[in-house]
Amino acid sequence: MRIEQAEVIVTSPDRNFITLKLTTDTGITGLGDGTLNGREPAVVSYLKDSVAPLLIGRDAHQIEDTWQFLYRSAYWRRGPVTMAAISAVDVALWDIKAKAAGMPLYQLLGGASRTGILAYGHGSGASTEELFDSIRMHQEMGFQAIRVQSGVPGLRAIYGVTPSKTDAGVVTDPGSPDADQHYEPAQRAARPPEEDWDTRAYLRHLPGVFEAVRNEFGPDLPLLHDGHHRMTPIQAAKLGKALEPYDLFWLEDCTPAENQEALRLVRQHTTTPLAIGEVFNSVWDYRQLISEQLIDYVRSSVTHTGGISHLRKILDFAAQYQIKSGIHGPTDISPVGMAAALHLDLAIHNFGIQEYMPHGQRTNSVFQQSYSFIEGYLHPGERPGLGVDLDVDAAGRYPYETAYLPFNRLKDGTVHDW
Ligand code: KDG
Ligand code: MG
Repeated sequence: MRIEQAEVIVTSPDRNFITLKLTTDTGITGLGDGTLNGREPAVVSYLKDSVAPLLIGRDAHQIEDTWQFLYRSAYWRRGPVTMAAISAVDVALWDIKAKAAGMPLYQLLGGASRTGILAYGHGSGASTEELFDSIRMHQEMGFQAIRVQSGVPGLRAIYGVTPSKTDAGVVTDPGSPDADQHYEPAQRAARPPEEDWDTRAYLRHLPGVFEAVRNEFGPDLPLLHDGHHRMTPIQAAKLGKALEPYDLFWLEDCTPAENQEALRLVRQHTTTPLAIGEVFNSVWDYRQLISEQLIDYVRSSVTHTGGISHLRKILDFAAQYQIKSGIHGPTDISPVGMAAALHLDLAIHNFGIQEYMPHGQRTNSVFQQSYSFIEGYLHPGERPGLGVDLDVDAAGRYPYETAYLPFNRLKDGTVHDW
């Protein structure tokens, strides 16, 4: 079975998505997600100019060999653009192989290890009242685990927090039909939107927020929090310790973790579980974190970590140290990338939890999915392959739009860690 055609499809229904579609000489097609939030054109060029021509004529069944060829023959290894492009190829080839076998992809990964995939949703609010409303709304949607992000008094706009409905001048996601329910990480704008930040104010405020949430929602609900890389190691240690009474499922990205040994200091001071890795793209980024047991959950996505083949290797390495998966799943992972994550989640033994931000209606009209979300649990479905189809005509109705993630500055104007 040879690859005959490799097309890169760019579409922006509610946000930008990059999809690779491979067609074989048997007529079987496969889809892969290469979306890199805010840097999509770089992956499009890498795929179109440097990868697609090399795929034509290759045996579609040779997934591992194709992966190694794309990784090693380029000479330039790793990096988000390269690894997103390799991921798109890898996932498209797994889709093809599973369709050829007539099986849902998880069967080729070892079969189901569980009946459903526990997902967490994004609760957030500028005020405690709005946060409670958002948590209740997510519970009504079925979520049984909730990420909690809160506004901080004195700070105008904070990433990951849906702006207050009364806060004029802050754009949520102007195009989305679901704008009331979800914030969108990237914003359609000519330049990255600027937010403000003050770590001391955040550290003072957050423990009280978790105390209020625990008092309101009880001890059972798994609660998560994302620090978005903004703390120094000693600040992260302090926060982890302060949050211990509220029994977090995890504290995510507490420091910019490319400094892997920094996590030793955080670990010495707190038993709050740590999750890291959504900006990582290879097993090398985790070498010390996993072998020294400095984290509890691996946050990488299938889309940014070289696909199912490479993320599986990271998770198998993590399993030897009782470290579990927490695969990245915000809206900038397309339905194709989400389906790939779900097949992996279902098959691996060391599954932890799956992030799930449902896509908007326009996105769902472009990507028809077979995965389901029932009473807090996701399932990839039983269709052969990934179980996702792309309507190329619908995709064509939504051309690429420039969009950026926001960034933040301290009061004195210093650009701060993301
Ligand atoms: O593209 C970046 C966002 O998807 C990311 O910042 C969202 O932190 C995030 C998360 O945990 O989903
Ligand atoms: Mg995150």
